Amino acid sequence: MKNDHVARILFEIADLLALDGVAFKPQAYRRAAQTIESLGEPIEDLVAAGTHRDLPGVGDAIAKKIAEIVETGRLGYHDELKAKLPIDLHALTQVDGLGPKTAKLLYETLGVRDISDLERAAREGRIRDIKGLGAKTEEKILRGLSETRQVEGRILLGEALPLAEALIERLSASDLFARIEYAGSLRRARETIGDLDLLAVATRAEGAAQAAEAFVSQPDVEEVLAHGEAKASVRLSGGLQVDLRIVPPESLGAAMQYFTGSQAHNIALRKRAVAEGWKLNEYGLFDGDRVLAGEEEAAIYARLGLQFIPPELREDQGELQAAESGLLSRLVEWSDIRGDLHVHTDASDGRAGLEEMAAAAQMRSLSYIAITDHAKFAEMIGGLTPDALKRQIEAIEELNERLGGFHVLTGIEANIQPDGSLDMPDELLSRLDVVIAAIHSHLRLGRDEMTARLVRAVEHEHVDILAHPTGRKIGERPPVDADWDAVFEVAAGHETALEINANPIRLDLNADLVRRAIAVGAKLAIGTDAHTPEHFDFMRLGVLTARRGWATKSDVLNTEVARDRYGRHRTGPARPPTE
Ligand code: DGT
Ligand code: CA
Ligand code: CA
Repeated sequence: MKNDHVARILFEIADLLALDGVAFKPQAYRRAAQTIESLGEPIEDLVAAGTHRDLPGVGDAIAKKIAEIVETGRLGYHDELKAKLPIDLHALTQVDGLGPKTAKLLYETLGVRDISDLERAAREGRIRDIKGLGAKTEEKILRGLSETRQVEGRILLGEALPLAEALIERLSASDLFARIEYAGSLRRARETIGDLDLLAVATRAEGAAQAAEAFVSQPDVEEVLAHGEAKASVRLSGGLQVDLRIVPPESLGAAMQYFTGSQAHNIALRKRAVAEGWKLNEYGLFDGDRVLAGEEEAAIYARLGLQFIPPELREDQGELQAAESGLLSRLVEWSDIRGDLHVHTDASDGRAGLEEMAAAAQMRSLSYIAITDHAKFAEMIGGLTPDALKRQIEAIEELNERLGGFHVLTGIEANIQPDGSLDMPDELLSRLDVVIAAIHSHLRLGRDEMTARLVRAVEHEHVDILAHPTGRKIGERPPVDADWDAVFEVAAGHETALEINANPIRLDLNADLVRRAIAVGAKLAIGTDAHTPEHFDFMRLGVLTARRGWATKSDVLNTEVARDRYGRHRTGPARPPTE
């Protein structure tokens, strides 16, 4: 985690220099910070080998500073700059709507040094009176603060899931554990995770203490928060807290149920048990002393007269009523997904070529992808020119001839302009199999204007998918403001699918909006927005989000065979077309 620390200091230097009116230098620091932030290996290894000097954007002066941070944890130059402006610039500028200039102004006028100062000032209405800021800024800061607070101390689902799986795999390698499972918000697939809840069964009945001991002595445990006979809690070096409980096999199902939550779901479920004169807790479902269920989680739901409720639905949002009436449908599953309709290549801002992306998708058992690069129109930079797009279409046709049992659809990610029109001529759009439309700028239009803009885009005869509809980035950027139910209804009427963008920081639509889209009959398209081959793995996060939004297989466009622009089936070997 040193990389983050180094990057953070360099970013802060960039901001501090920019505030001082220094030219060029801020850009250099920012570039170096970005390089280190996205580095795949520990910066201290590079410094040790001296190779950090070869990193893009890192010149001699910055290289020396990086070494100083790695060796001492701080940087004299940074401290000097900070002495002039002693505020937590990094934390403050994480708040949406608050840039370095405003942060400086707030320090000079109100003495705001950190987030809690900022919160107090905004709450007390002191920001609106500052010249150059006003009530709108104050409101924006308050909104940004609640957004930031929501994810403070939590990590993204897309980060937690691989971490938990690696942890479980490592622990399972010892012969101390017969079973290890994750529960809690991770099992419910919430978009952010507070802490990890693990449940385990020890191999031997008397082996719990030894298993707990193995858990707390893992190499990446930074701090042991609690350590008992059958229970332990640690903080990993990345900051994530992990709780482990070791339970006897006969109550594993009950513990899974209890510790998966949510608390609201558990309370509603316990009420049902109590209504029968029974008792439900983490040890089992009991009628007096008689055990009705406990070893198997599913048996608890069955015994309570309910269909099995998938963890993703356990939020007390009507799932108990549905399960009681037998109305819970099978939710969409990862294995139902046949294709990915949102993929970039190095022709725009992706990192890999067409063939490499196709091969990576094929390796992941997909039978088709749509290439949807940005095009170079209007404001989009780094996109394809019309000529480059034509060449890409030809390259895709040629590739399809060679690919056995896999199909690449042609496509584009068009930009929705403020008035709702697309930045691309219809003539070009009509030649493509898949047209994705998305907003990338002017995110702060008023609600009515934004709604009209999105409605016009989903009405467009060539648009197949509205990508990352709300534009939110978890903990970074709030969703745009629109009348979503109105947008979804028009989308349903025009057979335009709404994307669940599977990128871990987006998950956009979120689960709540997914459910509302389905309610009005709109289709969903789960797209990874892959910019590298590895990004295809995000698909699973999109599927989990779809499930949290109660989506079934038939709600999701890319569970179907691929269709080209004439509606002809194009598919791989998974299930050939029957016509
Ligand atoms: P998180 O960690 O904030 O992302 O959310 P959860 O849902 O994982 O919450 P956590 O870790 O505090 O507890 C895990 C589950 O255990 C929770 O969803 C329900 C259950 N649980 C924990 N404490 C209580 C409690 O005091 N009462 C009840 N009914 N359930 C609890
Ligand atoms: Ca938890
Ligand atoms: Ca917990």
